[in-house]
Amino acid sequence: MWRINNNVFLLMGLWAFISSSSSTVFASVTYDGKSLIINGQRRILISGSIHYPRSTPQMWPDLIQKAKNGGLDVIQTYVFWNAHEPTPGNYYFEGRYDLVGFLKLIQQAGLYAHLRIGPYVCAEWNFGGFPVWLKYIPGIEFRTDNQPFKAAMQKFTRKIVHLMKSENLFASQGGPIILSQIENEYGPIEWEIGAPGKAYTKWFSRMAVGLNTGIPWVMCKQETAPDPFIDTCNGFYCEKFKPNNNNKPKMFTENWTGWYTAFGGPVPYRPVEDLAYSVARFIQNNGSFVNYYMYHGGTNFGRTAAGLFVTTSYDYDAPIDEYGLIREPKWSHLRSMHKAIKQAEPALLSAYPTVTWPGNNLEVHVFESKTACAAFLANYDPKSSAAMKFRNRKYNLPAWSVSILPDCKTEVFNTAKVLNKGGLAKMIPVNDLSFSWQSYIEQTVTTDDADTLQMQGMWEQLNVTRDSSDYLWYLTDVNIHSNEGFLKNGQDPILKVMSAGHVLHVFVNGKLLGTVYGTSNDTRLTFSDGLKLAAGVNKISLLSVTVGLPNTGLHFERYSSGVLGPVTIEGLDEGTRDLTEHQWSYKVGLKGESLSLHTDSGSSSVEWIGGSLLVQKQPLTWYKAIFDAPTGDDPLAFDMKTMGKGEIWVNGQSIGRHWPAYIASGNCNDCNYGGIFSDSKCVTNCGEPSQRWYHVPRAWLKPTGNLAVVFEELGGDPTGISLARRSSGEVGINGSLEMVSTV
Ligand SMILES: *[C@@H]1O[C@H](CO)[C@@H](O)[C@H](O)[C@H]1NC(C)=O
Ligand SMILES: *[C@@H]1O[C@H](CO)[C@@H](O)[C@H](O)[C@H]1NC(C)=O
Ligand SMILES: *[C@@H]1O[C@H](CO)[C@@H](O)[C@H](O)[C@H]1NC(C)=O
Ligand SMILES: CC(=O)N[C@H]1CO[C@H](CO)[C@@H](O)[C@@H]1O
Repeated sequence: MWRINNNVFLLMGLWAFISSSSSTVFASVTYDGKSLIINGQRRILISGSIHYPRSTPQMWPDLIQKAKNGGLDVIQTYVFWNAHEPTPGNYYFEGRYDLVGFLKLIQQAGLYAHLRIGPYVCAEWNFGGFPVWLKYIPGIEFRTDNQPFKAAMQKFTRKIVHLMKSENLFASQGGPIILSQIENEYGPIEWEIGAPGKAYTKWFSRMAVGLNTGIPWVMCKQETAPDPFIDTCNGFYCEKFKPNNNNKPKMFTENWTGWYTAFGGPVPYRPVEDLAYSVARFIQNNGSFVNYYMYHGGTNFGRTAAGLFVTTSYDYDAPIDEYGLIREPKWSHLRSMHKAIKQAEPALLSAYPTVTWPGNNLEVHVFESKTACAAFLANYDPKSSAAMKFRNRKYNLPAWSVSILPDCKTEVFNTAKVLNKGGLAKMIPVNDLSFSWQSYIEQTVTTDDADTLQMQGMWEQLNVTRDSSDYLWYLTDVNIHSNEGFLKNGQDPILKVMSAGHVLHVFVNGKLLGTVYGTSNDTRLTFSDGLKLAAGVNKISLLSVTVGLPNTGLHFERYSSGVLGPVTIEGLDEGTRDLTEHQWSYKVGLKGESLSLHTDSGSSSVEWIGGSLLVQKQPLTWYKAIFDAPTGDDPLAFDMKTMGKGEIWVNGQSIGRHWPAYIASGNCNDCNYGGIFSDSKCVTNCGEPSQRWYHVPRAWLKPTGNLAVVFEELGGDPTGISLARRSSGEVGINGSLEMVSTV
């Protein structure tokens, strides 16, 4: 029943037809064991991920054009449920979330799209793309055979498919979408949860097929994908991957171009030689579809970055950098490879490879038919180069490299021979611009604050905030009789607070006692420090902060954050006092947030002070300044190296969380990702902040009178904030490298 082969596809007529008479070309998209087949033609397709909300609509046309010029055929994106359905049944598709507009630009550029609906997306995106309200539907369990979850997932998936259909965006309707994806990397979860996972897979498979999109679906990283779903591979290398059925093409849906950064973690880097090597090996082993994750990573604006501690930058060391500039030598080297693969495409599609081993660590793949011949010569030795004789010609193969010979004679590309080294991208300070900051101190909240919730015991943070803010105050009073407050031996008592994370600021009687963080791999934390108590009532104020919600892991909806206790004071005359079951008051968010200090109208609602009275190095402080946009259209960024942690806005739009978070030394040995390179030394930014610069999209600026607002939690020096221009090292574009025509 589930097995649908190519012929049945065509006979059923589901997959439309080619219409040459109208301007709309209806495409049939099918597949077999060799490749995807578009309008009867087999294709080797090169794809790249660009996530629409991680840049601005003004950047999209240029990003798409640069992807096309780089030799891409397909743009892949996830769909971000929590942004599209902020409250149940209320949908949003404007601005950076204009999915239809994004897909139409892809179509206008003459490219295809791969739509990964999920709606679980992972993606280092807040809560893996799930709306937080979903967690609070009674009885829900994510990503398993659970009725409330399935109902919600089906409703949203349908909504997206219907939206695509109403705009004629599926290839079967003449649109750009040639592939869709349901769920995401579900294989490992299904394996862990067993029978309910299998039942869920069966259910969402039927549900997706029932939507009749007229194009094939994939499931990535899920070997159990039933027919007709194509199971595809995600990873650094996928050449050994085999689809679970001979009638399915071998597709690489996530080939990681780099890796994401976490606050306090290293800035990962993947050498283009290794990335190209991985793609060439995949293609020579029957691979027919490769996607770069990411081709352009972009920015986690606002509070869209996931836990644990994913940075605002989602640059990913991708071929197009966070700012939309071409990254060299990555972009040009991959473009040269794409050109070589396109030259070899007729041979690749007309034959299966014959593999021979002419020497130790040497391997040759030849794709030969009556009409075409292409060869891939590989040297797998990680250290030594090798000379290889092939069909009476000699070829020099650097260590860990593959040469592509689209005619079985001419080496047009070798993965390790990078011709254009490119210049390093630079951040150039905008010198003629200085900010005149003003400050406003956020009050420390105590139990005296009138509009606080009161409850017995400690409540989980998300349960109270529903993620309307990163911040939640936990407040209580401690009564000390005059003969208490000292250890018997005269020392200060100790306040101990256990929290599920992610960050905690502890205030006693309005003064900051200290701050503790979890780490990016374990957000739990314990605060423990001596405190001075006065006779009478003492005010304990705990400001608990989330830094993005988890996006991955088995049942991540059950993960907790915030102060769950125990909270104790040790060393009082009476012994240890347990505050956990006390009366606690709660206040969601900051006063500045409720006043919308980040907006023009909100910021004028309070008194700011500046000049010699400007507050510095003071925790919980808001800053604002008015500035004119630097001329030109080169990308801009705030340099936040003198600041601590918080959030930045420009003209009411959130640039994202800032947290320079210095990379711990010794935390660098894994910043160079991928294969043999994984144990090499730190390459970039060791000993530097994880993220120093924060992208300010040009589209958010007016020529004059822009409002910048910064909220600072830890205490920083705002006079050190500056604006910089991003300048790329794109030598390949205007410089020496020959222009390669695009496909
Ligand atoms: C390519 O696919 C064919 C047909 O499935 C198979 O016989 C062959 O072993 C594969 N070759 C490689 C190198 O994966
Ligand atoms: C969550 O909030 C509800 C009330 O809305 C409360 O009954 C429950 O105990 C809370 N759960 C946790 C874990 O905080
Ligand atoms: C978390 O990272 C630290 C160092 O970065 C490491 O020592 C520790 O083992 C890690 N913990 C887990 C659970 O991976
Ligand atoms: C499918 C696949 O290749 N997965 C790999 C992804 O990368 C991680 C980290 O290097 C490997 O552990 C996986 O095997």
